[in-house]
Amino acid sequence: MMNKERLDRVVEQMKEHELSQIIVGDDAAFLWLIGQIVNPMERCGALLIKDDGDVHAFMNNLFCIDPIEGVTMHYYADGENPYKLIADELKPGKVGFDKNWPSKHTISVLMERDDITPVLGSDPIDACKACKDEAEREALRHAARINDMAVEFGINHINPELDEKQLSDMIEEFFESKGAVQDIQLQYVCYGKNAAEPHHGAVAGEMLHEGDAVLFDLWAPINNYWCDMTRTVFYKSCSEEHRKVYEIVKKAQQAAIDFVKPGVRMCDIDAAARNVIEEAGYGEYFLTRTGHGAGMTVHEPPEASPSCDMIAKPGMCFSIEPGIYLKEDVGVRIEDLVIVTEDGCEVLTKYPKDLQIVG
Ligand SMILES: [Mn+2]
Repeated sequence: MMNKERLDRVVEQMKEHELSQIIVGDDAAFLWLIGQIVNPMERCGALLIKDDGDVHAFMNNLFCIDPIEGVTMHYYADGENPYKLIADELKPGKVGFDKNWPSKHTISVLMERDDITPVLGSDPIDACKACKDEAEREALRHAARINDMAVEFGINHINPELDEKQLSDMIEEFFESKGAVQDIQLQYVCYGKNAAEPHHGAVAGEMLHEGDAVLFDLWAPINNYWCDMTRTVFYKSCSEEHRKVYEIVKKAQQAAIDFVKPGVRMCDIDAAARNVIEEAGYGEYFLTRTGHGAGMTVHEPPEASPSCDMIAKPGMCFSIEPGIYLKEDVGVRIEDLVIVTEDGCEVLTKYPKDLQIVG
């Protein structure tokens, strides 16, 4: 069923972005708009939304999508040309194409018409999806509670006999036992100097040593909404410098959380964390943006980065995850998801952040 309230918001945003027709081809956007997963894989599946609220769906028979109330359905079979069906419904002029729609589909539609101009068309949906309604906030809170449990599970199972991959797999199993559903997933478990690579995953054969940082970056979709959090603890001991680094990251993360409220720019949230790390002399070791949006996808707008001038609004959900990465030595990252409230933000993940030495 088409979610009329969400569709109305999208149409309003289309007018604001001066887009009279957009093509939506993103799995998460389908789910958000029509409440079901289409997953066309390599085939063509799309919604066409017009600024008068008219919606068309283009679906292969194989997807088994029942007619959607309020939507004009166009079904095609393998061997038929779906792009002609789409092109026939377009008005001349600007067409907003989904940034996540494979280019083979976009180009095929363009080849059917020489009177249309392609532009990026994801902003209206991105802007609406960024602000979570109450049902979505509850789903994110639920996922975050499981995320807290997963971090606790991981920390409780730190054991020098387990390599990164083994501990990661145990956490993955734990997540799945709590309802996480995903195809290919890797929970990040990084020992020692591996934590200094912001995107180190979990590698078989990597063992734990005394004094190592143990970084857990754990994430999974639960009932279609993602959780994502990071905690860093130390095994058996923690050097003075590592302790110092930890405290700086913790302070930077809190500074950004304290800064979040409606009306502030996302880049200024990034700066709130970055300033703390720079003032402490570690600016060049903060290698990432401060955060990314999360919802039905784990990385989505808005991002808390120096280049994002989006304004925080109530209902937006994003991560706050500054870090310091000292190559060949240590990495510390602390990450929570927050939702912007009327006067600040709600921190979804609650696992404590005081420095912990385990084992
Ligand atoms: Mn994250």
